[in-house]
Amino acid sequence: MSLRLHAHPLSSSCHKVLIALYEAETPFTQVMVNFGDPESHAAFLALWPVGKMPVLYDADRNETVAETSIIIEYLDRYHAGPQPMLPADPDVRAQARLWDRLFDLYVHDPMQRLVANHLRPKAERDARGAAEAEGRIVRTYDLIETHMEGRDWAAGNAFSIADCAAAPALFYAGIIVPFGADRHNLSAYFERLLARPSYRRALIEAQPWFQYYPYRDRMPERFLNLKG
Ligand SMILES: N[C@@H](CCC(=O)N[C@@H](CS)C(=O)NCC(=O)O)C(=O)O
Repeated sequence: MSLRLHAHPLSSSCHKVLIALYEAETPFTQVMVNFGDPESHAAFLALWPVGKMPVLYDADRNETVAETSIIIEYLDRYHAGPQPMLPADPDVRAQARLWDRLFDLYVHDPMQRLVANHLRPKAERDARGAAEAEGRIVRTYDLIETHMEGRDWAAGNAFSIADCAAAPALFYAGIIVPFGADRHNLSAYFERLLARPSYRRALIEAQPWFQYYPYRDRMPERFLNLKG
């Protein structure tokens, strides 16, 4: 098998790439990255000094590919499934890339800031930074609510890279900053993402690790009993 994905089953960024791999049914091997294990951490830093997972290694092309959006583009180029994650139509592709960025930068990133802040000792927490991150997420929820009116997927009519980015960002953000009863389009979109077999598979694989998630106490019960 030529592809190795260096990843952790609980990691939201890894879920984004797993969704694309499962959508295309691309064979790959998963290499566990464990930042708690100095040996595993050092091996990962040797592979990718930035230290952010996931990273894809393609043995056939001897290529190391980092950053989730770039990995998904790479998979589309060299290991494409029946339906590309980057839409063929240039205008729809631009929309898919835009929404990939919006989900990564304005939902996923502030969600990670909230988790990192929560992990700090109480005296070292940054209340203003947390309020800003939460405000960013809420404003992006409003944008998604408007955008998803009358649509199934974030860009065009088909599932794309934008939806790969949306699923894990919304999953973990929604636990910390609930969608709210009035954001019907956002909630319905999230339910469609949850029902998508590619994402469900990534979540089922993550289930044994949810006990280590820092906001485990806020996780809805139904996420702990997902079935394929
Ligand atoms: N921009 C990166 C973000 C990846 C990322 O944030 N990965 C997290 C796990 S979800 C990570 O490796 N965190 C480790 C750290 O920050 O030290 C991407 O899209 O690949």
